[in-house]
Amino acid sequence: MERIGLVGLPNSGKSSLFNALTGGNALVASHPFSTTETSVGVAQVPDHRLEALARMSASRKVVHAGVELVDIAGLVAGSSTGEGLGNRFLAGIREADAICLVLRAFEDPNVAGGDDPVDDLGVLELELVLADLASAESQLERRRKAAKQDRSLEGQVAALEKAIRALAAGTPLYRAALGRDERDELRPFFMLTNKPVLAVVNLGEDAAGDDAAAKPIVEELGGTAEVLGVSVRLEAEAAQLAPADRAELMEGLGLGEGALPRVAQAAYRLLGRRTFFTTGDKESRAWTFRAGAKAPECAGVIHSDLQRGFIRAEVVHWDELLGLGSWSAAREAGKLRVEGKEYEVADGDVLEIRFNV
Ligand SMILES: Nc1nc2c(ncn2[C@@H]2O[C@H](COP(=O)(O)OP(=O)(O)OP(=O)(O)O)[C@@H](O)[C@H]2O)c(=O)[nH]1
Ligand SMILES: [Mg+2]
Repeated sequence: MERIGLVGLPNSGKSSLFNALTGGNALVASHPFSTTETSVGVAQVPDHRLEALARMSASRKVVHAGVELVDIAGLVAGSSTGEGLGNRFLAGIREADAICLVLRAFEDPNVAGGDDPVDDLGVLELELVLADLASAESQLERRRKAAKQDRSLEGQVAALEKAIRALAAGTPLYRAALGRDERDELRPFFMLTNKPVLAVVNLGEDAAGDDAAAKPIVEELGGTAEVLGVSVRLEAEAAQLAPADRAELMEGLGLGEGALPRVAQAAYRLLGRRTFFTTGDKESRAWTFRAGAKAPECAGVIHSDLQRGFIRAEVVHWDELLGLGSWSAAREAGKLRVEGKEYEVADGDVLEIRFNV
């Protein structure tokens, strides 16, 4: 399963964010480097389409899609050469498929660390860039030699050289002007900054819901990464409450549903995930598939028997189904499409699989 790694300075609130999103209980403490081992958890991804389908079907159970998060040890200036927890954070990031930068903007005299998220970003990017530069340079000569034997590797060498130029100028690869092909060529090198990124600015309680507070980071990363402002401690505490109390607190603070659902949704999108639905009185459920997957593969996400014995799928897009009011109404209106093994499932499709094993 693909994962998003939480990357940030010590005391930026990574473990707090991890716990709030996954319901986990990673250690949260005001001393730096509280996290030494990575924890993995699954965050639910709220989806208004699923909720609407569940209401339509009067489903007794609703199951959201999930996205896997990894809480990684904090990173400090010099980590790329072994300071702090050194290689531990590097290994954690290498194993992640995408990165969520956690940047601290909250002020708290009891929690060591600064409150300027732009400073955090600078430190983080420098360490990631230095680690990538060292690994890229160490591989360049060998790749050049190999390309002399095998000309099909020339594109890889050219991409590596271009990456090195960007990194040497201090630019993380996610900010560099690289084409999709060049990014693909760099894949075998497992660069840290060649992964998709998202940024969470951890706002103080007094700045919760204030969009302007995350603006300096939007200015830095705009166009490259989605940036979300979240008052992590406040929302983490609210997440502990019963749903009704939580809603009342958040409404009282003018925060609506809060920013956590948006973080989970952004993480899900960042991994390029797609969703299809099943719906009925027993259960409405969101299922995750990869873009481009055909109907049998999607059936296999539900159960391997459904893939093995796949006959056909009945399909209707979620909004069309809602408009019609029920699965049987859609059938009567002739709106259920019958699709075979070659059908590429679309994000938002509602499926019913016919199978025989
Ligand atoms: N005031 C305030 N404190 C926060 C906020 N978010 C986290 N903290 C506090 O900051 C401290 C560090 O939080 P953690 O979640 O442990 O930070 P971390 O990034 O996981 O830190 P390391 O594991 O040491 O790298 C804890 O005392 C938290 O309660 C916030 O939004 N406001
Ligand atoms: Mg931690």
